[in-house]
Amino acid sequence: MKLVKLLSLVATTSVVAVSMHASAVKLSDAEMKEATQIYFDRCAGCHGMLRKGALGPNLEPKKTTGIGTEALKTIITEGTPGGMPGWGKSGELSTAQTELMAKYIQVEPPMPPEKSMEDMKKSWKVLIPVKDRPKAPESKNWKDYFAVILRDIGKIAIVDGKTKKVISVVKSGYATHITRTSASGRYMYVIGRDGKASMIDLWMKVPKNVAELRPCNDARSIDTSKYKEFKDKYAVVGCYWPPSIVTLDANTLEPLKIVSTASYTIDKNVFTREARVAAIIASHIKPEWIINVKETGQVWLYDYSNVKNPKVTMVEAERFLHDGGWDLSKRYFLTAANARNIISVIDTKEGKLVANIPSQGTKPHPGRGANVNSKIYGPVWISGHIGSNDIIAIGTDPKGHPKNAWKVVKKFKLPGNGGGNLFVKTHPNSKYIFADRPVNPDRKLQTQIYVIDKDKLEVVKTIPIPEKYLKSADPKVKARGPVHFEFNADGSEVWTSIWGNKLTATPILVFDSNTLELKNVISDKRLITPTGKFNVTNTMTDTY
Ligand code: DHE
Repeated sequence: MKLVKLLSLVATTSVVAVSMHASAVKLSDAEMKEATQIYFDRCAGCHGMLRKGALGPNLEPKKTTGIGTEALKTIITEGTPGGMPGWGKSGELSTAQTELMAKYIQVEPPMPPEKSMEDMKKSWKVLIPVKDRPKAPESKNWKDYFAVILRDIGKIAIVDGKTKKVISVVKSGYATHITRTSASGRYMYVIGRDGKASMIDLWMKVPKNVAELRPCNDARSIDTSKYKEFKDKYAVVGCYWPPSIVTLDANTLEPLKIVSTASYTIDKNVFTREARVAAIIASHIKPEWIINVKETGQVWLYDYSNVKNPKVTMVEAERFLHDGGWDLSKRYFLTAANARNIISVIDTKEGKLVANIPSQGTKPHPGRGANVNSKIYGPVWISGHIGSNDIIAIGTDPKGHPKNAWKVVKKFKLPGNGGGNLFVKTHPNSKYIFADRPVNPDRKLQTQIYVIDKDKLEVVKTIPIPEKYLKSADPKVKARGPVHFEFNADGSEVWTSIWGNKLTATPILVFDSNTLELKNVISDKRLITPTGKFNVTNTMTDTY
């Protein structure tokens, strides 16, 4: 069956199907165990642990049994133009596994386990006590270090931004997602998809993990307290499951407070247990974390000044909140409710929603976005889209440029069809914004870097990645191409990872951020599936 026809079937299948197929699918315990792990690793993020849908559609049995195993298997194998990877085509799932998953999503999802403070504390380890850590930095370049996520092997590489040397590789959680720094930049905090938090001391000659804790079973975000006397005091983990916010001691990762985010959806006032914590950002002007709750559509302004009795303002924004970042002034938080093609704007000074802006594309996915002080429009914030090739600029200066504020002032397209952009990034000292496209199905489009001129706000150049950097030990499972950008501390270089597979190390390419010349290729056999990269200076100052 043609994929397009299939997708319309997926979109329209109703409850009627249940009686027809419900009893047809039976899985053994071993199959359930394997499928539950694969679903957690590859599917839960987009479709939800309870399969109610978010970035990806609802996959509850009342829907999937009407589509049937063969049709589901095709989608899992091929992927979709809307941004779902072709897990079979890319070689990440075997034919047998795609069949298993097509069956698994037709049976009721197992209820994932909860986690008490007592459970949490069993996973808490202080690997190097504070008193035994360096009293001063043991390297002069530490503020230009990069933490590089080695996604499929659950590790972090620490790369010296000056020497380009990998100076340490440390274990982290499974399928590590992001890293954030302490306010001082000394510690790099890491969160794995498996909910494991760890912290790396960058002052050590060879940076090492100094503490770890698994506050959740599934997570994507971590940050720290950045306001005045609270700097370097607390860390916070946002959990996908159990749906919760966990405040930790920033020096030891001791868990201090758990708050559930399970609540009511802002549109239909329906209770949802699945209320996953997506992006978290730390205020510089208040003792607050700004916390996205995906399924309810609330942005929580979480005052951590009294850890045991936190004050929370629940701002109604839009459902299925995902990633986002600061505007240039670091007062406004712009965040994508990507399943509804909305960018919500939160005024963190006044503590309220300023606007829900239609993104004019399909599935906005900004990462933290990119900030430009445009000669034409004034301060703007840039986002791309997963489901279309639209890049947008939103005016963010209600005082100086009121007629541009909180609207799309410029929309332009990446060349070629389809979306697939995941991240944009810039730096005040670069003339350009850089965009990737790792989930576009067209290999040529997927393996290019898109260079956007800040003044013109349009793509002025594409940089194809030479095949020699896209190698793989298995020709069927090729490297996906460049993903995610990060600048060095002074903004003179832009780094991007070649997102490979577990079989072969792939490099990090370093370009001059203004001449666009390829300056370095950081190749190291330990760089397996490099994805996100976080420079200490740019991460601690929220420069993007
Ligand atoms: Fe991410 C950021 C969730 C898939 C790499 N990702 C985020 C954030 C969230 C999120 C909520 C914002 C965190 C913050 O700012 O506090 N990501 C999810 C998913 O639910 C999703 C769609 C599926 C999943 O199961 O995880 C998903 N993400 C991916 C990937 O497939 C990526 C490309 C590769 C990987 O590592 O898995 C990926 N996500 C990233 C990166 C960031 C990120 C590199 C941080 C961007 C930044 O510059 O801050």
